[in-house]
Amino acid sequence: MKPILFYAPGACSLASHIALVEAGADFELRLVRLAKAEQRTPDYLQVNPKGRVPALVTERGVLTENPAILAYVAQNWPETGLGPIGDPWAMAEVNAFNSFLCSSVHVAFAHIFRPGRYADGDAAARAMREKSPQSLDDFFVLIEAKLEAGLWIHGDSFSVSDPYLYLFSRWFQRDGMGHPERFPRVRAHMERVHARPATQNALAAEALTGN
Ligand SMILES: N[C@@H](CCC(=O)N[C@@H](CS)C(=O)NCC(=O)O)C(=O)O
Repeated sequence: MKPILFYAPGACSLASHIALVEAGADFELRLVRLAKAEQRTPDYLQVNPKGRVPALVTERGVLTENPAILAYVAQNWPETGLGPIGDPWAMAEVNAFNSFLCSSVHVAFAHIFRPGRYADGDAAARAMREKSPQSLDDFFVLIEAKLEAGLWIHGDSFSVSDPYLYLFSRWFQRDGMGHPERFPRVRAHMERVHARPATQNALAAEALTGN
């Protein structure tokens, strides 16, 4: 069977989507409309009981969580060089960066987009929305510094971390997220990833326009 990626347009699943296209994988896309709460339908909960995208259905089972899907893509299509296969230290660095994006950067955005996940009430939502832009700026200071070492997040080789960072750099450009103008390397990195044919292919498949 072909792998099936369950995605929502412009959601964090875009990172796994771009990586699969970069890998040259032969896969199918299935749309999950978050605005229609399709992620909580019984059919989708059978795919991913967490009710989130992405989910990648493979012949060995369902994979969820972007860092896991990205590590799988890098290792399952090693010839495309999307990760430092055979170098445990370098692969751990890729996983460390992706875990940071997942557990810190994504969560700071979620405090803005979906505060109700974390606490009830308007006061709590307001407090999270006020705090998170500062947290995001602090995280992007670290990312900006890391990009001093090369064109891509891990230096000279493009890897699965690059589309993952691209996704969050896109979100960071939205109003009220922090101060993206302070991070020129992040911006240039986003534009480099944006220009790649795989990114353009994935954006077109998700019917997304702009940066
Ligand atoms: N840690 C998960 C996060 C997945 C996640 O939160 N996905 C969001 C879209 S960016 C989602 O499905 N939200 C739907 C909901 O919260 O109901 C990952 O990296 O895959």
